Amino acid sequence: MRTPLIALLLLPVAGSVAIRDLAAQPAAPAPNLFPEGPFEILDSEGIPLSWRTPHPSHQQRINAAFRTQTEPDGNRYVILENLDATKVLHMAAEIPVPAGTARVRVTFRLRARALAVSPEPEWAAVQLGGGWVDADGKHITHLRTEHRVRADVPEWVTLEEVFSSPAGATKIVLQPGLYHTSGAIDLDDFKVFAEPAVP
Ligand SMILES: [Ca+2]
Repeated sequence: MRTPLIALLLLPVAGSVAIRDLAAQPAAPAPNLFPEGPFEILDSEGIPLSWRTPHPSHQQRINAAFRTQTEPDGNRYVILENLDATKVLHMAAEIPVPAGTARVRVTFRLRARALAVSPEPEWAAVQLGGGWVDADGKHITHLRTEHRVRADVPEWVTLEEVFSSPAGATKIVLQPGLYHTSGAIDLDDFKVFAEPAVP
């Protein structure tokens, strides 16, 4: 005898069990939004893909240097060297963030040597500067950086910054560098993760 249609409708739906199982799993790790963060791919002028670096004439004017270095294992990283502690030397990248992003987590590796920090302004340091821009490319606000490095860092350390995304932000601008600080820094492995608002 065939099962009446009404009985079929009352049977437990296999899919609903699967959904409950899924909800019990921990959330998948957020994808890294910035695959060019490790500096491994250079353009025809030797500039890491998706990054803006100080123009050579600017480097000459402020007596500063940008270069890349390749380690024996093939890993490439960036060196920024600033000889005048009254000047700012940074590189920059703009990374789109998905709609609904509440926070952006940025991690990167750093070494620093021969640092000398100007007494003014009070935010002078090696740090991850930058900001947020809206859909028209207009600046919204600065990043509220937590780590300000003012002493040498002889071995690689990984720094993490978590920034709250302001309303209307479509991109985060990363500007790592030496702010009113002389010395040299090595940078590598920038990663950017967007965290959605918790419902
Ligand atoms: Ca690298």
